[in-house]
Amino acid sequence: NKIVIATGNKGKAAEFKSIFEKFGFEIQTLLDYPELDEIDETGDTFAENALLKAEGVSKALNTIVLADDSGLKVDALQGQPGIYSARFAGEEKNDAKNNAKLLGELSELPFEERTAHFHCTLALAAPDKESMTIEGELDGYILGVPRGQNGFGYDPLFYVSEKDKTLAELTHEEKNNISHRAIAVRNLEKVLENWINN
Ligand code: ITT
Ligand code: NA
Repeated sequence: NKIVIATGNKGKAAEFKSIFEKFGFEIQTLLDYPELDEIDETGDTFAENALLKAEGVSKALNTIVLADDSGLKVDALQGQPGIYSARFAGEEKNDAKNNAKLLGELSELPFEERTAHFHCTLALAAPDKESMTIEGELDGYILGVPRGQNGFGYDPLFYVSEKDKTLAELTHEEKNNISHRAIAVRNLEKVLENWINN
């Protein structure tokens, strides 16, 4: 059983590998296909962008593909950066600059007004099949100072009350149990077999 994950993000790729290992899938990502052109994420929603990636790579490789479009929704910023999370601070994808920009925009706000949500939409596509999408979300708070070395992206700023830690202070295993991505994959599990066989 092979699944290609349509991501070039090393952090996402590592998480998908450990999440799917349990199910006995062989996982490849776009890091294994450097010759493929990057797909323009021209959609207005997580679902549109996830479908663009899944269907584009499925056509190119003629195989089953799973794509992840994810991001951080900050309530005080009316849901931004949202689908623009990877490039919040500019055209290049830069986690450190994105985190600095987020801290700047929230600098005046007290803790209880810094609520945020990590969102993940997964899209599945296969040749001659109708695509599907499924979601997962994790609630938290944006801290004023980064904490922790693990994970990627906004993880050092994202505080999870239940753990009293940021996502970057959790082990990879702990993050992969509770994250928006893990929740979406658990939701996917419930429908995956049915989708593959129909
Ligand atoms: P691909 O499109 O190749 O998958 P990408 O990084 O461009 O990689 P997205 O367009 O979905 O992916 O942007 C997601 C961004 O949201 C990501 O770059 C991070 O900034 C943030 N993000 C998503 N999931 C995250 C997580 O688990 N921890 C921290 N930040 C996350
Ligand atoms: Na995106």
